[in-house]
Parts: sequence; C-alpha cells; structure tokens
Amino acid sequence: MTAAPDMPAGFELRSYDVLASTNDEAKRLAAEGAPEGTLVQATSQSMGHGRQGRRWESPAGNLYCSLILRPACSPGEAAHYAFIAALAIRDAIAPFLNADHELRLKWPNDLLVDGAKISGILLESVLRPGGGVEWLVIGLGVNIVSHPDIPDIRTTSVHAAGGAGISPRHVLAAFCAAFAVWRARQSQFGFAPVRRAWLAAAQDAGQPVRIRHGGEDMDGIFVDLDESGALVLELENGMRKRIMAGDVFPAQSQMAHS
Ligand code: BT5
Repeated sequence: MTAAPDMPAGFELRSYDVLASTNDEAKRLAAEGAPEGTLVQATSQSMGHGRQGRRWESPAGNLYCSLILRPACSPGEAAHYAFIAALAIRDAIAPFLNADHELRLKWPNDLLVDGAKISGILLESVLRPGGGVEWLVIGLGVNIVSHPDIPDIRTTSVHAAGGAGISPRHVLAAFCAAFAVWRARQSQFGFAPVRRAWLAAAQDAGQPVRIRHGGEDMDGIFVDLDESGALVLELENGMRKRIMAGDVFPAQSQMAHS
C-alpha cells in the first residue's frame, strides 16, 4: 500500500485511535472554536451513531470521520451539505469499485452498492441566537475493509465491491478533494447542480416507495428532490407532499429501518 496521502489545502486532520464518536468529538471541538476544515478521524468508534441514536458499527479498518464547517447560511441551506457530502463520497469511492457494481445515493443520507449500505452520513449543527448556522458537523462512515452483519438490512464495503488495497486515509483525501469541488459549484451556482447530480444517482427516483417516519407509513412515487432537500412524494390522489425526514423503502419490500 502506498504512503498515507496528505489532506488537500483547507482541511486539517486530527487523527485518533479510539473515540466514542468522531461527531461528538468534532462537536466538542467546534464549540471550543475549532476552525472550518477541521477533520476528526478515528481508527474505530466505541459509540458511533446514526440518526435517532441508532448505532453505527465501527470496527477498525473503515473510515470514521467528521468535518467541521462554519458556513454563512440558514439552517435550510445547511441541509444541502448532506447531498454535497454524498456526492463527494460517491466520487471518492466510485473509481475503486468494479464496473459491474451499481453505486446509488439513498435519500437522505446513505450510499448503497447494489442495494447494500456502504456508507452513512450524519449532519449535526448548532444555530446562532439570530438563527444562522454557527457550525455544522458532517459525519461520514464508510465501510472499507469490512461490513457488519445486521438483521434486515444488507451492507457491503469498498473491498467487497472490488476496491482491495484502499485505506481509510485514501478515501478521506479523495472525499475532501471532491467535497471542495462540489462546494465550490454550490457557492457559484446554488443548489441546482448538486440537486441534479444527486437525483441522477438516486436510488428509487421515479419509483413507488414507502416512507416511514415516527411509526407512520406513507406510500407514493418519489418524484423529486426540492430546493430544500426534501423528498417530493406524489400520492395516489395526485397530491404532492414534501418529506423532510424519514426512511425510504422500495414499495412492497421487507421493511426494516435503513
Ligand atoms: C446513518 O444513520 O447512516 C449515519 C451514520 C453516520 C456514521 C458516522 S461514523 C463517523 C461519525 N461519527 C458518528 O458517531 N457517526 C458518524 P442512519 O441512517 O440512522 O442509519 C443507521 C443504521 O445503519 C443502523 O440502524 C444500521 O441498520 C445500519 N448500520 C449500522 N452500522 C452500519 C455499517 N457499518 N454499515 C452499514 N450499515 C450500518
């Protein structure tokens, strides 16, 4: 394996052996004033987490990292960073996968290879008293050498999909480079190019899906991603509903959470 690459300009890496959660450490550092571009990476996590306190399995060998940003934006615009991060992870790992694998983006925050989860993203932010974003932490979990056995969901890793020999540090450096490119596009042209690229790679776009949120299910066609990052669901009666949070399942599938 080649030497660990440096991070691109604008990113400052802090590496740890074991952390409870890189997001928790990044939030602590952000509250203490750590600058934009700080990256917190751990070899493994003892209490890695996803949305709603779900557990993120975090054995050594995979990528666990959190990026601190201080964007001058509204909370609504901050949500765009989940899509920018997903595209950047896609760009970072896609060149290493065998061509016969299909890498898709799942609303709002997952990456799937042939339908199996390879990565999850967790955005956490704190607002200023005036309402703007004080800081934003983007947590990335990418399965590189291993993937957990989890009842009801399929998982995979970069190695399982053909990318042997790639280290977490290589994936992180590639992520940072791609993230900078997508962020520059967004600041120049707004959310439109990110939205278009994300939709073109989205799992289940244009398909019948079931959305599960807060114990309730809603069925419809996944017709769009709107300017705020909401999934637009067309119901049977033709009405369109904006979904801000929840889990998406293909219609008529075995439905566990994602
Ligand atoms: C996510 O949550 O997918 C976001 C995960 C973010 C993890 C990163 S790691 C670095 C940083 N520090 C943290 O503490 N977190 C972030 P969600 O959509 O809620 O999905 C969680 C679900 O994914 C779990 O309930 C499992 O079903 C599944 N899962 C857990 N570990 C997994 C893994 N390693 N690979 C694939 N799926 C996993």
